[in-house]
Amino acid sequence: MKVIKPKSGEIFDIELEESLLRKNRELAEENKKIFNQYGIKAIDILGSIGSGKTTLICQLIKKLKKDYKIGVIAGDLTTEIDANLIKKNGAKVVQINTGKECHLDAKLVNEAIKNLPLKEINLLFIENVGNLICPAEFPVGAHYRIVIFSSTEGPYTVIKHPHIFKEADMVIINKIDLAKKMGVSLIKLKKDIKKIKPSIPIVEMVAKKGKGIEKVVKFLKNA
Ligand SMILES: Nc1nc2c(ncn2[C@@H]2O[C@H](COP(=O)(O)OP(=O)(O)O)[C@@H](O)[C@H]2O)c(=O)[nH]1
Ligand SMILES: [Mg+2]
Repeated sequence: MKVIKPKSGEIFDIELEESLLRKNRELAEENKKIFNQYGIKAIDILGSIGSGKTTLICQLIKKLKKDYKIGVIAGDLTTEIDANLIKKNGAKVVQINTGKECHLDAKLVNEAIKNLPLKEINLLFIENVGNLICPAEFPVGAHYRIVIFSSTEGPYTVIKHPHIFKEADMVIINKIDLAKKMGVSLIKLKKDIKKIKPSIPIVEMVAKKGKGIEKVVKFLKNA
């Protein structure tokens, strides 16, 4: 089948895009410096809308709030639903509404940091905007990236989004309670992930019930 792909030089604003990405990387390094200065471990959580990011963060807060002072930056296009949910679990939360932007960037996260009591936090979760494509190229300064997707997204999530999996430090396959109903093979999904990044830890999860959460807790404690 004929496949149309962009040729080099075809996209007129390629220089603009490169300088944007460069500037974002510089700002991400600045954010990381701030995190390090305050002794904060920062975790960027990426996944599609409905994959379970907020559920995961709420479960992690429950498990970790005894040992850590937790903050959350909640990214969303327009709503404050997630931030309000997370607040109920007792973490310090800042909401970023990106409007039309399909990812967080280092500048927005820098603004959010200014609104967090950094001295009172030593573990920060950043819930990125629900998307497996745009956030891949925009580091925000976090020390680790966790990618979460669910079995309900179908059998091709991994092979269709190789970039985001390449950038991940841990992958969570969520909603495994629905895998059979969806006709999705967990073995195949894990093979797809390992093909992209052989060394990556993979966790099978039912975030709603807290199943698999201990593995993430252990990862974060050792991180
Ligand atoms: N069946 C099932 N539902 C889940 C699971 N984890 C989360 N959900 C539900 O999926 C929906 C979306 O979850 P949410 O955490 O808001 O996703 P987000 O958009 O990535 O933040 C909610 O209704 C959750 O209760 C799971 O493991 N199994
Ligand atoms: Mg959410």
